[in-house]
Amino acid sequence: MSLELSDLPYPIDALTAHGMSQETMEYHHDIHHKAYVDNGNNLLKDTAWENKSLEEIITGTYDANSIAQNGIFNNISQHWNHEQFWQMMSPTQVKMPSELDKAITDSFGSIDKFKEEFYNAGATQFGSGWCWLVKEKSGGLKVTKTENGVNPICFGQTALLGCDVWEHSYYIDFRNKRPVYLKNFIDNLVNWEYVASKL
Ligand code: MN3
Repeated sequence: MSLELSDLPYPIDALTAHGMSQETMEYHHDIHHKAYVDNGNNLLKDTAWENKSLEEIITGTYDANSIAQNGIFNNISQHWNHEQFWQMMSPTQVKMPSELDKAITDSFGSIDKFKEEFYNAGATQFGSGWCWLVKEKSGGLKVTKTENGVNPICFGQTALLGCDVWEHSYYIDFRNKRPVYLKNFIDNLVNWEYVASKL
């Protein structure tokens, strides 16, 4: 199995009106994400991981004692993260389905409290990484942040929503203002129906 770069689920300029420009998408999807796919394919070639699923490779190569991780983990995990990320956004405003609204309210007290926690996690992730809304094995929802390419699969959690806080995700549109990018993401870009489908 070789890794493949999926087409975006919407036209490349579709998020422009909501704060994510075509230029950002061209760099982020066509160049950065493609590099993870190409590097991943080169690194997987002729290894025991070559025919495994992305999830198997991610859990099998994650090293809980390493900050740098290894090349296979970094590229395959980032490929998975970005495949999710494109689908987690929508060019049209999506209303939050009631079952997701209830699950979030049960775990955080209110939608606004959840949004604030998610926003704070992304804003305080030092350096490159991601912030997430995850579902624990126990069923409860939680906000987390991870460094570099690490994702919730490494911890046995289900990723419901993730936001890329690597600079390549926001620097063209928001320069150094990561908090503004995060607020725009959570208020204007999330495909809540896709998030709910992961519950
Ligand atoms: Mn990225």
